[in-house]
Amino acid sequence: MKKAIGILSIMLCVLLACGMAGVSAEDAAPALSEIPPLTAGDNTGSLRVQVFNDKNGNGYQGNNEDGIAGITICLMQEDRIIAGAETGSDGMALIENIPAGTYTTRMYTPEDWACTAFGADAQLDANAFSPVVAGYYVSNEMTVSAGRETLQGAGIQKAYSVSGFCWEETGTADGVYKDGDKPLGGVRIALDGQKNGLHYETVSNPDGTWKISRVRYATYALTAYVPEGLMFTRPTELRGMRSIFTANGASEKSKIVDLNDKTNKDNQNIGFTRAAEVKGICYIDANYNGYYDEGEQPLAGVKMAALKQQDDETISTAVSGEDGRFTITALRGNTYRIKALMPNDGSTFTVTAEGELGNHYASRPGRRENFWNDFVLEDGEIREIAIGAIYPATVKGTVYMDDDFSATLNGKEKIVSNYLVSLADMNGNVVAADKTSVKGVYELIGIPPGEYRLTVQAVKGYAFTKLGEGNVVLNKTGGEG
Ligand SMILES: [Ca+2]
Ligand SMILES: [Ca+2]
Ligand SMILES: [Ca+2]
Repeated sequence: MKKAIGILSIMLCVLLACGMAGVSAEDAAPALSEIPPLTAGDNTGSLRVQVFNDKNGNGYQGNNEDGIAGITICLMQEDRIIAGAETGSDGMALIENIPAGTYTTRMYTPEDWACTAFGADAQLDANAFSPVVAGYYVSNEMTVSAGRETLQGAGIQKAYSVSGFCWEETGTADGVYKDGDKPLGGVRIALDGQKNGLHYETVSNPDGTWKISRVRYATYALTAYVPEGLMFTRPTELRGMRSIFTANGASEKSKIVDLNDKTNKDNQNIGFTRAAEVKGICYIDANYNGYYDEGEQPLAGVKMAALKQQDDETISTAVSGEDGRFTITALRGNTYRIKALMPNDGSTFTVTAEGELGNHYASRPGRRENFWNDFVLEDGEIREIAIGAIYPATVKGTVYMDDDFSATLNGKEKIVSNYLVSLADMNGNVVAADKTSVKGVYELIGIPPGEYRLTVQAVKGYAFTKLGEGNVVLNKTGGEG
């Protein structure tokens, strides 16, 4: 009969080890009454946990650091709760009848208590938990042996919360929350410890509220990230619920929150409004007409910026991506100068063209940037523009004395240096000129696409060799044109 009971309890152990018993874990503390009790058996040990008020946060229990009652401790295997207990008035929690094996421990603290620095494993007076940011804390793996008591300490400290409300302005953005404005969920908010390295993060609830709890006292940067298509609302002199952030042109904003005074920081309210945007495409204008046509290639790396016309303050920037697209966002209604800076790859602006989608940027010699001035943008307006680029051509060649009249540079024929070669457009305007080098080479650079004529003056007493229509005898050694 005794033998039969023994087998039964071993079978129970196997079930537990397979994780078929226990309760699936959530972030919130479980109800201990819902966890099936462990059954006594031969091959079991126990776990004793001492939770103490680690006032100085050093991870060890000092003389005046008493036990804390009412803290839930759970014995875990993988993500399953095997057993649980709550600390008594002395801060002790005891879990018995644990099948010998390897476990971790979870500690669930109330919102106003947080785990302190790790101290050591397997000691009642040392914190075995790490101060990660969660609703619970996890110990290192530990072993429970048959007939023995495993020890763990847990250091916790009074903690504080930072909370607030997010809204989206409806109608005119007046900078304060009023009836009719829309509570805004999904706003990402973070707290970063300036010295302790702790990072807390949350998103606002559908009703606009948000709260970060279990924050240890220290100095933090509170950062709010602007959801797509929105921007921070405007600064205001109005009374009422104002936004802690009102920056123009920002996709995120931070402020310092100091919890060293050991008080909760509520009313960290953040208002948003629809952003005006300037978006569009940067492209290679293959047919040189100043418009983006189907099949023309995108141009990445064009730096765009919106500057206030009034004082040239840069409000928001963007860079065209691999698809040539850019969005300058988080703009309020205002008059801007929209700057475009070409990548440093030899590209320049194409011809200018009329209309909203025509290229408004003229090429300037030696300059990679230009501006669209007096660009008027309304609150919340989305404007599309297009910026066309070309890679200007280089015309290059050699001037020489064609002694044998072969129309090729051969034998010991002399080159001609310091000789002026000009390029004129079809109206006769000279667009580029260069004098040949000591090697007889001229190079005409920065030539936009088009039809041109090379114009030269023969050296006195000489004529051009095999001079034909269009100067075909000038040998081109490279380049286009
Ligand atoms: Ca301590
Ligand atoms: Ca408002
Ligand atoms: Ca085109």
